[in-house]
Amino acid sequence: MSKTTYRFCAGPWNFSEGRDPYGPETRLPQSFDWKLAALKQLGFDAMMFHDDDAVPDIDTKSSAQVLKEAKALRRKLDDAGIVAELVAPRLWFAPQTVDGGFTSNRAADRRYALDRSKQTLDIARVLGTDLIVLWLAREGTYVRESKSGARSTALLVEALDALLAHDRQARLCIEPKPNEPMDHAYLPTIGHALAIAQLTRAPQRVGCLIESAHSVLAGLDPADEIDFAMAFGKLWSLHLNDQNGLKYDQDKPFGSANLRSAFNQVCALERNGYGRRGEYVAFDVHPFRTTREEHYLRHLDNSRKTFLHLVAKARSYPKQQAAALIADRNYQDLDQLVIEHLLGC
Ligand code: XUL
Ligand code: MN
Repeated sequence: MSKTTYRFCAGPWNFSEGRDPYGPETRLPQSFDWKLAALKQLGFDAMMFHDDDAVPDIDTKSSAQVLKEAKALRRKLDDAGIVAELVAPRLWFAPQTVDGGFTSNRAADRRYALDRSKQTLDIARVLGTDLIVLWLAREGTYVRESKSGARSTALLVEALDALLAHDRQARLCIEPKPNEPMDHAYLPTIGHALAIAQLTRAPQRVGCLIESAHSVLAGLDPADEIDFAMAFGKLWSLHLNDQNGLKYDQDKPFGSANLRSAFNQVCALERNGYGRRGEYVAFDVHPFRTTREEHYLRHLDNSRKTFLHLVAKARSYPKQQAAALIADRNYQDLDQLVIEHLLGC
């Protein structure tokens, strides 16, 4: 089988300015045009968007105005030779989403979340993509007794069904994350995402996006999550990054915390043929807070470099030697084989 040529993607939010809960920005913001040109210059192929990345201040604008601005963005992307990979409704920022979007206890707020998500589908269509990502940020609770899990599951299915009906071509990718900002989220893993897909009116149009850090936060191995999702043909997008254990969501450069796990993720992508049906490798990474403006792009460039180095490592992995050790159940030396391969010994 010929080798996959990977294509890369990042979002405008991946040029973050360094703000954290304990301190303000440490870098000046860059304009959207600067980010677009920077991604092009780095050799990236696509950009991913939140609805309000595509159309800023979206809640203050009429539907007609939103679509007009989406069309202008499409022209800008076409001119730059950058594709829109996907669009995601930002359902965690507005006052209406304080208690969640689709699972909020207030009907008016649930309606807001649904209307905003339907509008995201319309924006995606203008931008030329059928892919919507649902990171269900606040679909969960701080206080478990404040919502019923059973009712929330039903509300989530209802919302997915409404979106599937709104655009009969669109595909919905659920991006699970077990916590942050919530104490517990309702769809914490890929297993949950793929299971809820089965309850919808069009299970074949509901898939998933795996983010490495989110899998780690769920105590899972991202490579296993990739293998599992791809066994269903449901891994339609990917946020590679890294995460140093059970902490706040770190969005470190790919391979930064656990190189062996990054290697195993790349091996899983390779063995399942990720990218062969047009899927992109996106990096949901952020510069460290200490990073200076002149190094604004390093985390993206470095993540891609690491990814490509690991693709080379996956392809040069001594498979026959590994198979012989596996046949002999000599996992002790298999372990060392992997370590020495990664070390280049
Ligand atoms: C949050 C996260 C988001 C989604 C898109 O942890 O990863 O940026 O990827 O909404
Ligand atoms: Mn993400």
